[in-house]
Amino acid sequence: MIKYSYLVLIVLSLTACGGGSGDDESSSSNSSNSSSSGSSYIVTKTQTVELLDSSDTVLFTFTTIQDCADIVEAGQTCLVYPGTYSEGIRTIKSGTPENRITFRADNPAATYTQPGISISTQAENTAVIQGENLYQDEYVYGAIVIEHDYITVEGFEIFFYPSDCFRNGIVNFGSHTEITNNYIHDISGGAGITTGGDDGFVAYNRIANMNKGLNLYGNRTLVEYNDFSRMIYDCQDADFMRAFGSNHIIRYNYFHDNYGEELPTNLTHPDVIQTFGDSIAQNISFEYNFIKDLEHTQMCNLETDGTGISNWSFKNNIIYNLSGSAFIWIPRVVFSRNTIIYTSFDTIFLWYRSGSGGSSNYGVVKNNLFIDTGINPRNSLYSVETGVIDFLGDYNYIAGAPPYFSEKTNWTDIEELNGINGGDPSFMDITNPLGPDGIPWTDDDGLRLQSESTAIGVGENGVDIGAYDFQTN
Ligand SMILES: [Ca+2]
Ligand SMILES: [Ca+2]
Repeated sequence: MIKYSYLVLIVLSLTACGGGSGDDESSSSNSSNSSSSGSSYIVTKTQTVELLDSSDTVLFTFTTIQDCADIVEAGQTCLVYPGTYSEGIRTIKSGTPENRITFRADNPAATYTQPGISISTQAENTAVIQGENLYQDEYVYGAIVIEHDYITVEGFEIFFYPSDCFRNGIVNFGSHTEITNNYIHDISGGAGITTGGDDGFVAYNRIANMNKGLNLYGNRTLVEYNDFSRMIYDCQDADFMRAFGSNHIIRYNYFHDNYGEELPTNLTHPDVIQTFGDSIAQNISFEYNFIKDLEHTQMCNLETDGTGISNWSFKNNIIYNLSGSAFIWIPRVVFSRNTIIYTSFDTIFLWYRSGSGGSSNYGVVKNNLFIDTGINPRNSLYSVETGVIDFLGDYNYIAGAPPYFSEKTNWTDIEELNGINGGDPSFMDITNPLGPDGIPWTDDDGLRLQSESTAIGVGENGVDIGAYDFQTN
């Protein structure tokens, strides 16, 4: 079932880039593709797409992905061999719960290996979708457009350099869609993935050098183990993620490496995650994400013009070396067990606000480690503005910069009966959050606590303060 409704309005508003049918190039069967101009890859193989039945028997062979998409049935797979495919692809029909329709690159562009968030990508010998010939109609503009349910898109590299705004890598309107192991990068002014159906799964993708990483709509989508880096100003304001809809879980993603010189201060201030407007964005869970080295970037801006945005939680995230703040203007936002180090250099990190963007009533801030956030004594703390009602803040561990981890003073917003102010929480290595292996969420991570840490077991109900559970090795 096609779920246009809300997403269409959003995508439509972003696609005022002229008309033209995007699928002209891919409509003729078995035409041989010439190599595309502007490609940095040498095409060494003839493009080959096999249509496989559920027993992996080859039914047909094509040279374009769309030719396969035109006839693929539930339970079948379009298997795409390495090569450069200069086309846009659009689904024609749905799979079923038992018999999905799969589009799979034979040699995936992005590979996830456990443990931790570890995505490796290859720059050749995969199926690359690039060039001018994206799918485009009055609603969407993208390399792969999913308009049906129970579709899997796995393993593609998608990129193109030409300067033209509002292109997307993968646009999904279907429900029960799985988008995995793709490497999407260098697309001008658009999003790596825009997904709008229900019950989706977006995982193990790398998205880099984009205007936006992920636009999330619909309901109950699980977004995990994706790697996002370098969101840049290009035609419009940049953001790592924008989230709308309800009951999404966003966990174990790695957001890293934004550079100030690519983000003109007068034009953009990317957020790691943002929501806004008179829309729905409820019950959003953002947990175990690893955020590191983001210049000229805010943690979040959660605003509303109506009543449909509320109930977000930020739990067990690492936030390290982030220049901006987290602005909360919506009700019922929980901030718990996060480790926040070296952020918001000349201001306060976490602001529960009341005013033009809404009122952040019923907020909860507990069991967080706030270390070296802000340059003046009170700035490691969080701020609760006048007008915010029923705010609960306690059990936070707050200290200044290493090596002194000084006590904070002049803070009157909240009186924490059980908070800790000042003192060294004894990290394994505060200078190296990833640890020697360079991978987030592994045993060697530098922001794990040493056994003598004064943050262990002193949070509410005896939990450890900060993102990691202390474990003896
Ligand atoms: Ca933004
Ligand atoms: Ca590590």
